[in-house]
This record gives sequence, structure tokens and C-alpha cells, in this order.
Amino acid sequence: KYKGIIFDLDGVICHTDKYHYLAWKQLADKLGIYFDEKINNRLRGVSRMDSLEIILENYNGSLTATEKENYSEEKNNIYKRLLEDMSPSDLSKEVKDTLDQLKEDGLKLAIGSSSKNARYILEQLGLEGYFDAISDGNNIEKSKPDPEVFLKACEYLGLSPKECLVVEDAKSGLEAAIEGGMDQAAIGDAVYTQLATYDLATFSDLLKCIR
Ligand code: B16
Ligand code: MG
Repeated sequence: KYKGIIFDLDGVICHTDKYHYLAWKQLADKLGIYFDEKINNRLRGVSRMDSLEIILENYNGSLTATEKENYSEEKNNIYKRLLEDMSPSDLSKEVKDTLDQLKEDGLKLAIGSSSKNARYILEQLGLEGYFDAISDGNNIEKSKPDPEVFLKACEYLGLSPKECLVVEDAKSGLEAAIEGGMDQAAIGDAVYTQLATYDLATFSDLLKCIR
């Protein structure tokens, strides 16, 4: 019933969410800002700058636009150093086998990620050239919950939103897909929002949604 599947990257295809946490934690500690896993969950799918604003909710003081630019760059440098250690062994067999199966079933596969590091992460995982289209933080004006990143993915695939299913681990991402007119499959904590068309207990459950 679907012709295309659009995958969020961080928290769906791979677990770069733990690196985002470590990098933000390092910056928050330096600035004396309280930061924990619960606050980190609010950063899922949210752009780098918007993430910094969420973290600064617990900051006593104010920063200039330039200081904010510098801190977000500092976080990204820490994050990119952590990404250097990633390799194809960080791609789970379940995820790879499921993707291969979907491809065999004739579905077009795309990435719909807020990250500006998406292509580098895919390269690290050995998935360079694997997806039919990549829509990421570099081709959008507005980040999730705005539907732009997914609408661009549909456009790159040459499909309409109704023909596509979005797979997401974040509330912001589910909201983006709903707004964009695509069906949604939730995985991880996104399941608890009860917003999605399907809830996946595990990645391979995706095969049940498309058959
Ligand atoms: P970057 P996704 C999102 O990726 C992350 O979930 C979010 O935590 C991050 O702030 C955002 O990408 C921007 O990432 O700093 O690398 O540009 O879940 O949309 O694949
Ligand atoms: Mg995500």
C-alpha cells in the first residue's frame, strides 16, 4: 500500500542520540547548566540551535547571538569527534536486514533527518549510496515539527505524501509527518505519544505495516 518509506536517522537507523547527549552534557557541564536524559529527550529531531535554546532554559544569564553560535559549534565539534568512532558495526543486523527486505519488496527508501551530519553518519555506517533519496538539515529552512524535511523527501522520491510512510523516534518528527500528510510508524519513546498510525515494538515490525 505504500510506495516509499522515509526514515528518521538519529534514534531510528542508528543510535547517535547517545552521542548527542554526551556532547550536550559536556557543554552544559561547562556552562554549569543542569541537563539530564529527560531534557535530552526533548532534543530528538529538533535542530541544533533549537536544542541549544531548550538547554538554555536552565541557564541563569543571557547569551548574545554570537555566543550561541559559538556554543552550538563547540557542541557540534564534540559530537563530530564522537562520530569518528562509528563504523558499519554500529548498524544493527535487524535494521540492515529489514531495509534490504523493504528494497526487495520494491519500496523506495529515503532519509528524512534534521541533522546536518546525516551524510557523514550514513558513510560511517557503510550506507553511502544506499538510500534512494536523502533529505536532511542542509536542505531545509524549518526543522521538525515543520513537515518540510519529509515533504522534500517525498519530492526527491517523486512520490506524494499519501504514498509514503515515515518512521520516527521523536514527537517532533511524528507531528511533522502528520502535518505533512504521511502515515507514521513510531519506535522507541515515540510510541508513548500514541500519535502514530503504527507503533513498532522493534524495527522489523515495519514489515507488518507494509504487507
Ligand atoms: P545536527 P534526526 C536530529 O536528527 C537529532 O535527533 C537532534 O537531536 C539533532 O539536534 C538534530 O538532528 C540536528 O543535528 O546538529 O547533527 O545538525 O532525529 O532528525 O535524524
Ligand atoms: Mg530521531
